Amino acid sequence: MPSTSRVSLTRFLIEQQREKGHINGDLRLLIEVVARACKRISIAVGKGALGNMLGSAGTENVQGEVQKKLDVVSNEILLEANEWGGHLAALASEEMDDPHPIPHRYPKGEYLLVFDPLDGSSNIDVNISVGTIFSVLRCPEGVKEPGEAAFLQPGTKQVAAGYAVYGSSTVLVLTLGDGVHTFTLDREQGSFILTGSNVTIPEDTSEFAINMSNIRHWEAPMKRYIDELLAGRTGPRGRDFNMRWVASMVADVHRILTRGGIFIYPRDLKDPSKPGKLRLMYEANPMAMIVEQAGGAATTGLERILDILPQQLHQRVPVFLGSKNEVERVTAYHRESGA
Ligand code: P6P
Repeated sequence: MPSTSRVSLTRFLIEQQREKGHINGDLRLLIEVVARACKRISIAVGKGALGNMLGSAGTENVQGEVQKKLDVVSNEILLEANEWGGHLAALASEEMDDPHPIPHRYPKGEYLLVFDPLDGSSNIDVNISVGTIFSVLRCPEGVKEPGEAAFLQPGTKQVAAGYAVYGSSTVLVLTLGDGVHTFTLDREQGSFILTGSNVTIPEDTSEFAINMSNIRHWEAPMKRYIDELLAGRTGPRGRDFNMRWVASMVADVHRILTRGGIFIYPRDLKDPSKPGKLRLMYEANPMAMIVEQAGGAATTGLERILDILPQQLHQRVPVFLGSKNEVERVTAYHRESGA
């Protein structure tokens, strides 16, 4: 691609600020800082066994999940990158029980950043794609020392959302509320280069993503929907469907953003105390904003994910997202059943 047609992330953000007024200087700095942190994470992930970063850190996070060494390192990279810039009022992460305040020696800004520093990390040791997911909110007016309550805003309040997928290439996917744009990391130059503008998800699909091993724990409308897909052309859907499950949300969502599909992690009765596995603030909400901005849909099976008023920083929700017509169908099944 001739260099004149290459638009870097920096140039894209400056043009969004200058021509569309979508962002201000602080938000532009925030996105650039997060992107730089994702580059560092990409390098660490890419070293694999040579980086002495594989395997467990020997600790557990607030979710009670064993942390991988790269979970901890990725979290530290994002904290260190974002503390000093003066663009944030506080940060929160899947890997930390409570929000991380900006040290008093640094100025505070108007934004809150919440992230999953390395989603899908159980796949690291087997060299399957993982990623970083992030969501940006405004700090409520007048809140000088934002705690958990400051983060508990519905997904509709997000001013930006994105993820980086560390796969065969490293791709940053970003929405500022005006479409979804993708940037591929040029490893020689160390720059993210615009490789997709206003990406859209096909409204229909014949590909679904779900962990089928949980089938015996699903509620009736979930079983009905999947049974119809498995019946293929012999059943009510009249066509065959394909299944994919990477067990790395970023990888599954990126495939759906690229060619359509539906991603499902439903509430299941395996642990009735949990309304789902995925976390609202730093998995479901940012992915829901991206998917909706790309013309898709994202629900809990009963309600729009972005409308949920969070009760806790690490709360979990059921997730149905992707091609609009499939999400609407499975959501209708749940609503009809009164699940
Ligand atoms: P399961 C990764 O741990 C994650 O949070 C998502 O990235 C992924 O979609 C899901 O969990 C996989 O869950 O139960 O299939 O291992």
